[in-house]
Amino acid sequence: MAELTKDDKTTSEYRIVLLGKTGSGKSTTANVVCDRDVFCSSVSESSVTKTCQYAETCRFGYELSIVDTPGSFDTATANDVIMKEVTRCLALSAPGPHVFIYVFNALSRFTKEEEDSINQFVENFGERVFDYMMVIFTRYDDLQRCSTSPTKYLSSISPKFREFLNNCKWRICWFDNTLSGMGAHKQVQSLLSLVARTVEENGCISYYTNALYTEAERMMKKREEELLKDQKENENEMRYLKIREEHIQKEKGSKEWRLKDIERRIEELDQSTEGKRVSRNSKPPSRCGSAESNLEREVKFLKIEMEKIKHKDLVMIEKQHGQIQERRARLSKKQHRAHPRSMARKELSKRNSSLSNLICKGIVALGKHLLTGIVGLLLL
Ligand SMILES: Nc1nc2c(ncn2[C@@H]2O[C@H](COP(=O)(O)OP(=O)(O)OP(=O)(O)O)[C@@H](O)[C@H]2O)c(=O)[nH]1
Ligand SMILES: [Mg+2]
Repeated sequence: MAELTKDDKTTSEYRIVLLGKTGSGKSTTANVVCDRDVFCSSVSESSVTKTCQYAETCRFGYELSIVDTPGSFDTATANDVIMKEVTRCLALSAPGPHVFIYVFNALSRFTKEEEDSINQFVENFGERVFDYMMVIFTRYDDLQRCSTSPTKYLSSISPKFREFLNNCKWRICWFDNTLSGMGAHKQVQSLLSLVARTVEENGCISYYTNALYTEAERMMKKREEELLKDQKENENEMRYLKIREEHIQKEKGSKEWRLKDIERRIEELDQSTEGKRVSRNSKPPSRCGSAESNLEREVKFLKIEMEKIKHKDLVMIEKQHGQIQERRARLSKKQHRAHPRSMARKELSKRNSSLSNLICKGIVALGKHLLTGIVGLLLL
């Protein structure tokens, strides 16, 4: 069994899809796994999670992508909306999940509807889906309160449920989602050990996939490439803007230096004009007058240049600098350091994003019947 420690470096990415009846504790479990409240959960008769939700996290050296599914859909929800939601669930874990975790409230019964839905899911996704299936029993706290040990509990389950657990090769975990701190961490560690073991057991086919996932993956890859291209273009523009900014700074420096130079020269000339004025009477008036007017002309030209630098060149430089800074700020906001796949998933997690519409169209075009398997499970 893979040993997990908190300080492990990231070793792999696990894509996890949580399935199960409404209220079984999928979102609460997902929050415990993430160690933060990302998914919405509460006590409710009707489904709390209305749409597929997605989060990425890193725990105990494992990068996790978790898809939380709606426990059920409102019966009034149009079929198209359900189909779209289901395709989003699929695509969020493309190219396929390493594990499907069936979350089961240990205080509830394994109903005929659950059994039928699982059968329908397996019919459509194939028996091999069991190789990637595991079960989390929630409400372990309540079981303990009733002094029921896991062994005692499992000895009293229905034959159908036993058969299901058998198909899942008894990959089971017990979760008390009321725990926090070390207690919660230990549960997550044992869950991740089980996921690691499942992946190991599945060998080179480490995650489940089928035609739907392949199609979703194709589209995700396409979007990923677009985002990567965008990212590269942004980076190039940022580099260009940096060079441009350096150039502008240099230009500003040289203009400021020129200003000081002019000021110095004007001061010099002013002094010498003054000197000329003082000694004017001792010199022949014509020669003295022309030398003075040459100096005054130079001062006049220097003043014109100074005005131009101050009120035109430097203003223009400041304006260009401002524009560059504005553009850089806009680009750096756009510049996501996240991996393009994470960005694509983030886009997809928005219900009506163009990516989710596109993927939905693409997958539904493959045949709505192919989705029936997973629809059954999400409609529990
Ligand atoms: N005592 C106890 N309560 C739990 C446990 N796990 C979940 N719950 C509670 O069960 C209720 C339903 O949990 P959710 O996580 O919202 O269930 P869900 O499966 O996401 O429900 P839907 O979104 O409707 O499909 C919440 O009030 C949780 O606090 C547990 O281990 N022990
Ligand atoms: Mg939920």
